[in-house]
Amino acid sequence: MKKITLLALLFVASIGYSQTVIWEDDFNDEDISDWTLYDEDGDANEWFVVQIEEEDGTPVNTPVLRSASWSSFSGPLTPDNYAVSPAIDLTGEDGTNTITLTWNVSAADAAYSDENYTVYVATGNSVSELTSSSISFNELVSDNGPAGSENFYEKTLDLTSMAGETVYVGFRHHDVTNVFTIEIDDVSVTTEPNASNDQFAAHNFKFYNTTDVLGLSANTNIDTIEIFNSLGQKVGTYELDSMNSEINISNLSSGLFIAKVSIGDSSETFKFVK
Ligand SMILES: [Ca+2]
Ligand SMILES: [Ca+2]
Ligand SMILES: [Ca+2]
Repeated sequence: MKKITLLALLFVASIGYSQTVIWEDDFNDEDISDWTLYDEDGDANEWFVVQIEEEDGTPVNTPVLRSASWSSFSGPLTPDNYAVSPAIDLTGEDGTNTITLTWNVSAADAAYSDENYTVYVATGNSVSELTSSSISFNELVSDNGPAGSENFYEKTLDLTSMAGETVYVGFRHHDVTNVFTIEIDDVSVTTEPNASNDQFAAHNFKFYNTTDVLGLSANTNIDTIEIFNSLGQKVGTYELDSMNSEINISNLSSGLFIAKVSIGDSSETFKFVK
């Protein structure tokens, strides 16, 4: 028994709920040749990458994506500028994970931050496909609070409905004139288990196994566990109704097994090797 306890400490495992990054761009390579730019207002000013600097040349943060509604060369601009990401592959997603688009936004001059922008997520990268997308988000940068080149706001958009598709994220700077600049940074698309899995995570379920025992614990009663072999054949069903259980698996041949554990209305699967 002492030996099993030691093994339990060595092999105890919990199911991971970490975020997975599908795609990201922090613009720090200062290369947006993989993005598609559209200058719909036709003034030859587009989104570009800039390293913001203090007056003495000290860099402020990291390179960012910028579009201007005022420039020291031209004065007031009336942008309708698009920056569209490369293809983002969500074809491996089936909707069981939550998919989230995250970006940081600011306006370099805190006194001039009424910059209007829209984010579109579409299955094509043309202007018409972007603007007809069912997923979009619009705001003034100033809606978030004080701006400034050191004061970015993190924004998110739920893309779970795009599971199974290849998508493009478009940032449009438009319907604004004579303000200053808008900056975007740290664009990412991530996935994580959805809310029902989070609900399962709250049970703090853990397992371990030796060649003879599969040990299970949670902070609430574990209802049932089903064990399947690597061919998908069910090799055991156990009604537990207990927070801590040790199942005798000495009769199972060695190999990989998949177990489905149910707690209340939620369930999760995990793998173990004996
Ligand atoms: Ca950056
Ligand atoms: Ca890049
Ligand atoms: Ca333009």
